[in-house]
Amino acid sequence: MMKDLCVIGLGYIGLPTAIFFASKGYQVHGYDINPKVIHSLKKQHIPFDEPGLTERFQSVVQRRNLTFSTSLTPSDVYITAVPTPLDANNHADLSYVKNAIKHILLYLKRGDLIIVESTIPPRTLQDVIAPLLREKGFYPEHNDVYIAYCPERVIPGNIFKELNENDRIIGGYTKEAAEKAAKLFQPNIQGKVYQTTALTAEMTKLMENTYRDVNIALANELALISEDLDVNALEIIKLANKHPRVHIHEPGPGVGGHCIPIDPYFIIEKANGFSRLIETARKINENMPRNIVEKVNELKYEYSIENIAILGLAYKGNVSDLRESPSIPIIKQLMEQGYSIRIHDPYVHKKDISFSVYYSLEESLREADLALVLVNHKQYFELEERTFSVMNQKLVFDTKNCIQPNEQIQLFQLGKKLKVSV
Ligand code: SAJ
Repeated sequence: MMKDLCVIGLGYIGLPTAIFFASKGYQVHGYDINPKVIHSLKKQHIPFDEPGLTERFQSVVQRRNLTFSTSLTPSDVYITAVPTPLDANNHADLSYVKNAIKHILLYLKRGDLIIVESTIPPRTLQDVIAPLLREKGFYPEHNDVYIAYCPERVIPGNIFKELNENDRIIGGYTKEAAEKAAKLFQPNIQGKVYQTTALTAEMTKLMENTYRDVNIALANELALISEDLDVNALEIIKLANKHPRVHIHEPGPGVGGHCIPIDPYFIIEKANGFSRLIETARKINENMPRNIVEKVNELKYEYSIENIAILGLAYKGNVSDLRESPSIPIIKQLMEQGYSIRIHDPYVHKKDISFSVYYSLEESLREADLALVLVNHKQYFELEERTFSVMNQKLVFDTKNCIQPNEQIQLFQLGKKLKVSV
């Protein structure tokens, strides 16, 4: 069995992956190009929150199954989990992936396995990674080294359970490469491993997140149409989802996180104009923050609104992650328009943001004219009536359908007409 492996890129996916394999008895070497990351991990400071992360980290580090270094450690297996951000033209910036491969090439030997986990556009293994190997005399088509694309599917907030339980798609550059990668994963996870080609795996990963983006866009479009028609979108979704083959997603203030708003562009980039639905879905979701700000302005026609309490800054419920959070453009636009803002979020770290955040709901609601709910944190689901008593005016605009109606407040919801006389 391959027992030595090197994980390149120790971020949201790389670090849990390294810990996961280390906990299975592998000798894992963690490498990150950023010395600060290595420095803080050596001091046992973990740069982000994830349930179970700290305990698992400490346990594998104490057992010396996981080590960190600012230089790459030669291994038999290399897993790259480096970022693939969007560039200014909404194309995948593959510079981190290429860099990781170039580092691996310094130590690569015949028979080694390279696993790419970073999300990548279709054909990246064929068109970008294999040529880099060939330049140095390795021919993956002849299996003198093996490359496989094994995308991650874990959801932030539940990473360790999903690393173990989710099925995995393994896309081999050759059949033998898929086989070799499957041998690494299958004995270590409860989920099933499915082997296919690299290109199929690349496209499958992108389609999973694009499926979600398009369906969220559909829910958001339904919300906007319903408000115009004066019918309740939330009730429509509840009832339509009683159909055994219908699963309408939830509308909201936009789509955040580092995957769903990004991955559709990796398809669009390679789609030769065939991705009209995917592009439209992106536009609908990207426009949601503006729609929310417009709705606040609509409320202002009827009520005097100066101070707004924002409930939720993170990109989704029960996480501290701020990446691509729709709350951020909404807050910025509201501030530009002269509203005074107090943000509540029980999860985010103050050091991560430029504006101030309250951990006390009471503090953020005090003297507010409107509470604008942007994230469905579990803390917001069962708020007592008196929570709102400190508000100047008890108006609540809930964009995530999580606030219980009560006598104290006037509740507006995304997907229902605002009922103001504009
Ligand atoms: N959202 C809605 N309505 C919904 C569902 C989500 O507005 O019905 C919003 C959320 O509020 C959030 C965004 O979408 O802003 C994304 O959240 P998410 O929970 O759908 O997904 P992520 O980004 O946390 O993780 C996704 C997952 N992909 C799928 O469920 C298909 C995860 O399994 C992937 O591993 C991850 O992307 C990734 O890394 O690619």
